[in-house]
Amino acid sequence: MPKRIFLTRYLVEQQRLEGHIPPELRLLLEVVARACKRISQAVNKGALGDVMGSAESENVQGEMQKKLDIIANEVLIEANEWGGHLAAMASEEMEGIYVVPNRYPQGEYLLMFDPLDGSSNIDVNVSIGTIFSVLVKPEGAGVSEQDFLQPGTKQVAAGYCVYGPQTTLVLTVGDGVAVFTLDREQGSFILTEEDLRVPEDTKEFAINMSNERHWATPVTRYIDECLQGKDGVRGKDFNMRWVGSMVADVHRILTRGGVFLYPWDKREPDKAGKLRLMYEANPMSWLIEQAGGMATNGKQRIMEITPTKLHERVSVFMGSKNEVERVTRYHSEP
Ligand code: AHM
Ligand code: MG
Repeated sequence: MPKRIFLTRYLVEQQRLEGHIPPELRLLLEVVARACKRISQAVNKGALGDVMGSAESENVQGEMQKKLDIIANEVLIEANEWGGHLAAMASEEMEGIYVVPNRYPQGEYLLMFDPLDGSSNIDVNVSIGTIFSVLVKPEGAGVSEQDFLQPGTKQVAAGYCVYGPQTTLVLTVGDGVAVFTLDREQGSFILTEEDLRVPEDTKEFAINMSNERHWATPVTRYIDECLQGKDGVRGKDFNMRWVGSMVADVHRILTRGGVFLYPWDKREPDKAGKLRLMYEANPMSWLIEQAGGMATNGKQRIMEITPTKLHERVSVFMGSKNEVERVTRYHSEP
């Protein structure tokens, strides 16, 4: 029987053999994984637990919160606040940063997360997930929102957990992308794939087509050309897949290639896009890049954007390199 590599062992080896991560970061990632297991349990209960439906409240983005959005947020905070590895956390579901309370020791890391991505899919039993990103707090006393405003290139760990037919944790600490599947009987994440690669070419795209009339010209051009298939300039037929949970759409792309687009559109012209830079786009961009793919906002590499606020939004084009290169090029052509 092939030997089973547990998440703990993978992380210990990243720390010991590869020297990629300090012990505190290893422990922090283990706690995040443990929180994801608890969220996975809550998700699995569905209508049998008190986890479905709306929480009748709004988050800072003006979006209605689901009960599971709030549960997942609380699980992540409770699990991470006491370990001594973190200085503060930030979440899609909280307006400001959450500073680790004085009663616990403060560590040097900053953790950001979208506790439950794909909220609109919760009640219909479609894959959802948790996305997270870890930064190092800049030197200096105390911790403030300003400390979080670092470009994605500064991430020291990033990943997501997708709650689908399987619960899968996908992680990078800058040494490629590793995939762990939750063994429910054992309660452990087991390494099931290492060094994931995104094919450079693809025939699959993911976009919310219902927004077509609101897109900018380069996006319309790119998608029109895909839709023309064999008869058009692309000379091949494309397929479309859209789950509506970024975490599931990006997971498919990491697994078999494709391109994910959530562009700026005219519905909210003052916002750079729908998705959030710091806890959605940045961690996903790093994973995609680590797997040999590419991620831009149409003009520049997402990970090089210096954020100006915690909940900053961004246009997103990510996945198979040649497709992202193409749609990015269209943004600079007249
Ligand atoms: P959420 O974090 O509130 O769930 O919102 C993000 C989600 C993404 O997972 C998904 O790609 C997108 O919103 C879908 O939005 P829409 O259905 O409005 O196009
Ligand atoms: Mg989200």
